[in-house]
Amino acid sequence: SSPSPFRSGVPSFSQISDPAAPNQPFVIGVTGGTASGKTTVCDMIIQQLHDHRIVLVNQDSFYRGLTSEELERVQEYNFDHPDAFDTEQLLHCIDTLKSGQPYQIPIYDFKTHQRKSDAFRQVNACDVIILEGILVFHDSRVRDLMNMKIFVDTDADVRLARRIRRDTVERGRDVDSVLEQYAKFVKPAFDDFVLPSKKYADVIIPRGGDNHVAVDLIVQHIHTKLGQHDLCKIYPNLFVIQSTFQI
Ligand code: UZR
Ligand code: MG
Repeated sequence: SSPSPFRSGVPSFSQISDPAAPNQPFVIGVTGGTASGKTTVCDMIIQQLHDHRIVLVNQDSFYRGLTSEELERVQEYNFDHPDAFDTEQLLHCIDTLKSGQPYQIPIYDFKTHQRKSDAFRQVNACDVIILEGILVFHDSRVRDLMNMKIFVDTDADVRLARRIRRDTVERGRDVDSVLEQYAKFVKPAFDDFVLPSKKYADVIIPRGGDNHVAVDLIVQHIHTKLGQHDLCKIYPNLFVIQSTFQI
């Protein structure tokens, strides 16, 4: 009752990687709470995978621009809710890149809460797509596009301290408004949406970008997977002998 088309005594064969998609890029999802070190982990992975074509896609780029009414009451706008993102467009982006086509990613400005109307970031065909953001595991359709899912797990006090520094230095906020927004939106959304998505992770990295061992292990795994992808590109019909002889 072997599924092998060959008579017994001949090794059974299996295709070297996902037979449905041997030529598609390898998609890695990276999530975790705000200021957990997601971007740092992605940068470390990218540095170590320098011999491959990699595209980093930030979920932040797919924030919807605020309407003028929303802008008037920006303190009441919840940027940490899944609805703040244009997930349909994000799906279209990843689908397009997976099919080997280039894509123009919007540019979002955290100071004005608007997309640039006249500029995009053009990304081209690649071997690896890294999709990073606080809610990239929330929608099952987005999750289903990923070959590997990473959750960056950093203590909340460390994240809040970093968030205060980043938002005041890089995003033009004052400390009071950062703390108010954290208590009102960021923390509740972390508890409601981000933390529950940890269960979908293949790998959980404690301490974020400080964890060089974890990043090394992840990079090794990606190298192995990409090696398989490369072989399939050169030999689309390649099969490997998987099992030992059964006589
Ligand atoms: P990371 N965010 C802003 O502060 N302003 C915006 O215009 C858009 C988003 C914040 C958002 C979220 N929330 O916590 C954070 N708030 O960006 C996600 N409040 O970015 O994953 O790099 O922490
Ligand atoms: Mg970031």
